[in-house]
Amino acid sequence: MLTIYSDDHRLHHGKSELNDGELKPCFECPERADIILDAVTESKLGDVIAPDNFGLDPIRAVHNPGYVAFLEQAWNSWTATGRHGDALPLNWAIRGLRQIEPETIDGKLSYFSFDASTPITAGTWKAATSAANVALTGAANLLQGESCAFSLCRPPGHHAASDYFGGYCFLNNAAIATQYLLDHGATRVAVLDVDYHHGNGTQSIFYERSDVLFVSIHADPLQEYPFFLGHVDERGDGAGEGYTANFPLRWHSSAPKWFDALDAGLQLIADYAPDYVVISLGVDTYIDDPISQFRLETPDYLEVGSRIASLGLPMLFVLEGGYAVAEVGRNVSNVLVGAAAGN
Ligand code: OKP
Ligand code: ZN
Repeated sequence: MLTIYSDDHRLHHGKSELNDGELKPCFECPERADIILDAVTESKLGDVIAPDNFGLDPIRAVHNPGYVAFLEQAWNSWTATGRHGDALPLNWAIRGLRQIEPETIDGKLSYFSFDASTPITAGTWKAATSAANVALTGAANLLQGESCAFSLCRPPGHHAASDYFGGYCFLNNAAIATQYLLDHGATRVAVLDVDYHHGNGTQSIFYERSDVLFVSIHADPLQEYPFFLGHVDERGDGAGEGYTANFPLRWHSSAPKWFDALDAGLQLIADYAPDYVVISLGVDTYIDDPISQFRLETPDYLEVGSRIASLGLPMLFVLEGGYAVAEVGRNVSNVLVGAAAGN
């Protein structure tokens, strides 16, 4: 299995986020990617290569051009107002408020986001575009016949929608890779999101389309972030009706319950018969994850990989969450080892 990685991820390094009512160091930190790269190398999974640069067109194929321009400019606009710390929004246009793009950077941060856990730093744009290139390089290798690739993306992507950031995500790496596959010969692509949190961004990007089947297993939005998407009755709209499937599970759900949902999701994907499957790979389903409430254990991740591989389809794994830093490397590499063995 090919791994795609770039050191550019280090350029995104938020200082702190609000958690449990206190400012804490960001959970989504550069150490995560370093530790995952070490584990992948130790597992002898195969070559680790640098990404190619695909430019902004494949990013704009998924994201609103105004949003992309905002992200590119955000840090400069923020520092031009005399601030030095991370750029963060403070309020949002919820019920009864109007969606009119403000002129000032503070207003634009609010307009283009949905939470305050996602700081923009000096290197965020460079890191986010590099992560998109990491995902695109994985997709390009699949198109050339590679059966399995791992895009070690950081920052993650699945909470980012066409025109908003949040949940540590700016550009939706998995969606960008998926669109690239479709634009270069694929007819159907399935996205399987196994991160603990619902992939609201990916769901919304493909919600009205039948060329992408989006399947997500995640904590019940009645209990867990992102709270406002990921219910079981969200099944797609218009031409996309029936091409979104959500498996919300209650906090503290057991590993067997989680695997039952995985099997049901895999059956939907098998029935759909896609050309490729893109996996939004979060391992924050881990029992000791600091911000999550599922109960998978390290050996379970081998099984996650082998069950996904049993589809017998070309697979692109795209890194999302996983915040138990000491174990995140082994948990991710176990998925990949399990997939490579079953492949
Ligand atoms: C990103 B990904 C915890 C606050 C959580 C955002 C979580 C983003 C998760 N108290 N804030 O899906 O792993
Ligand atoms: Zn997550």
